[in-house]
Amino acid sequence: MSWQLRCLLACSFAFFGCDSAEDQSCPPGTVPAQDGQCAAPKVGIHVSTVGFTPGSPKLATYAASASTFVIRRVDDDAAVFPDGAGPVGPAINATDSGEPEVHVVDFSDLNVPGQYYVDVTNVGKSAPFTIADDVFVEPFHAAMLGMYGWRCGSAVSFEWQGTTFGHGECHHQDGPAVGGWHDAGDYGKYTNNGSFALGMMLLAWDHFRSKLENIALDGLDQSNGIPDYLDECAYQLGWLLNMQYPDGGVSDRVTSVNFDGLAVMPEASTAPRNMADASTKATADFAAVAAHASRALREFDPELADRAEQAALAAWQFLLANTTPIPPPVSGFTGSYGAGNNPDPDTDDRFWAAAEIFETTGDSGALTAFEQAGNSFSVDAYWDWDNVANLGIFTYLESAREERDPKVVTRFTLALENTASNLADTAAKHPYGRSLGLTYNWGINGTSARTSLALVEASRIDPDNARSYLAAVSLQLGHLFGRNFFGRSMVTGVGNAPPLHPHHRPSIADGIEPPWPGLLVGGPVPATGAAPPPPATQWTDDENNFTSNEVAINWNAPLIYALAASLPEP
Ligand code: 9MR
Ligand code: 9MR
Repeated sequence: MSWQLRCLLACSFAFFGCDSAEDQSCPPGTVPAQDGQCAAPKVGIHVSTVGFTPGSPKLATYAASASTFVIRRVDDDAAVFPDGAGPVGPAINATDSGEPEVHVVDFSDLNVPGQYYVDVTNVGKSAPFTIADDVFVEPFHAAMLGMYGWRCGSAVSFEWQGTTFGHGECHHQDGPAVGGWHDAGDYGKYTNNGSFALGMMLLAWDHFRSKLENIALDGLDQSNGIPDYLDECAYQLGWLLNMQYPDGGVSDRVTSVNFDGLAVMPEASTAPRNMADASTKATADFAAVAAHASRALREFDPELADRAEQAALAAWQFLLANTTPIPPPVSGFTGSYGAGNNPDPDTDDRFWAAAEIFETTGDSGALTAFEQAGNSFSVDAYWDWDNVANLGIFTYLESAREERDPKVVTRFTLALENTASNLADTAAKHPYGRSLGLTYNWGINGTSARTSLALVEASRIDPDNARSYLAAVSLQLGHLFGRNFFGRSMVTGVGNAPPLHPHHRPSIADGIEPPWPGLLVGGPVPATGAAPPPPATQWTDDENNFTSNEVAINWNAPLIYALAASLPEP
């Protein structure tokens, strides 16, 4: 698509005047600005462009002088909230986006279902959004298609907004390690990150089963007795089971030596791929997630549940026999995830495994291992593939078993409440609703979504404060769907002005204009140097920008968790 058309689209979506189509070409994701420069398209009002469920906080942000606002109905432009001109919020200095004066408008009390936009006097009109109980149903389906589209091995095909996406059978060269999801914009499969993503999806099942179990997902077999949501999880589990060696150790990854070129479809990715030796990090993450999966699958597919449980126990035995860490490979494979000369410690992975093995089997040795290691871990606000301890803590806190040490339970309960209330306070104060405040890093959109897990877990353990914890979950979704510096949805195919050029090989290679839908891009990564620009501004919708515009399963999985939390009860 030409930049002119893109500009027209971005600008009309944003209800924003578009300058005439000058004959100037701009890099992807940017539009012609003053003085012949290219810049990100600017929006005036930053709001979730998907919308809100009734009862949730509803906030929008603008960077301009103080002004009054009204909420208008899309159908007839009638002002529906508040009674007169809405109050002016205090001026905030948004340090991470470098905006000296921003204001927040609050229309949380508007709970009548409908389609609306924000109109701020002298600033402009926002993109439209919806207030409805089921506002997150479509984004949830999109995010699940994201996972389905990542399937490796088998062919996939699905439709989204009138376009058919798909790829052929692929990666036969994986030999025994067939199946599972590709990791990200690349086609590697990494046991650590693959287990981590699945672990978050399984937690969503545990927490929101009533909302998930009757949802029919595109591309899945509705007649096999397994709820589609779990079926997608089982696809990834099937691959993980294939990664285990006979001695119980689990291969760290299966990848080519170098990343494929960008314009390569999965079925054209035919370079040899190697299955790495076992690492204790991979083995521990595998033990954890296989044990967890066996609990979730037990009533639907007892055979698979047994297989997963036996595999988890074999992995656990391997860990007990190998107390000295066996690191991920130093070279010969793609991807980070703790590989290389500075290996990521396996202690958090073993800790997660101990919790899941205990919960699945009641094994007292696993309980002791967890509780003895407990002092080294707390509930972290910021966590990712290299720090999976939270997953173990959440399982331990929700344990249906009796043998836990009450002192450890209390310590983690307090840590969880403390972390979740900090996240909630930070989100409420940040002008764009970020629970992580001023923290930015690779994959930050995924990390922001991931704060939802601690927030929801806290709402379950500490129901008295559930309202403020869950408000922060809603603020994270709002941030990712448009209440951010760019005023754009960060999920392909969803909301207003979403990314069009993710670093995602199938989107680049398939010759189809729109990118594959339901994929959360990484988000702003701080620049380095003497006077770096404000971190919130450091994202470009550019397919070459893998630091900020890639997509990945460990970012989509917590998005799915947050969306599942926000689905209506059937
Ligand atoms: O495409 C690769 C992406 O999936 C990875 O996340 C990223 C970091 O490991 O690396 C990308 O590959 C780039 C490589 O590292 C350096 N040369 C350019 C490659 C793609 O443009
Ligand atoms: O998500 C990973 C991020 O935390 C690391 O900082 C980064 C560089 O090491 O690598 C990211 O993981 C990439 C992985 O190495 C290969 N597949 C794509 C992942 C997402 O970019």
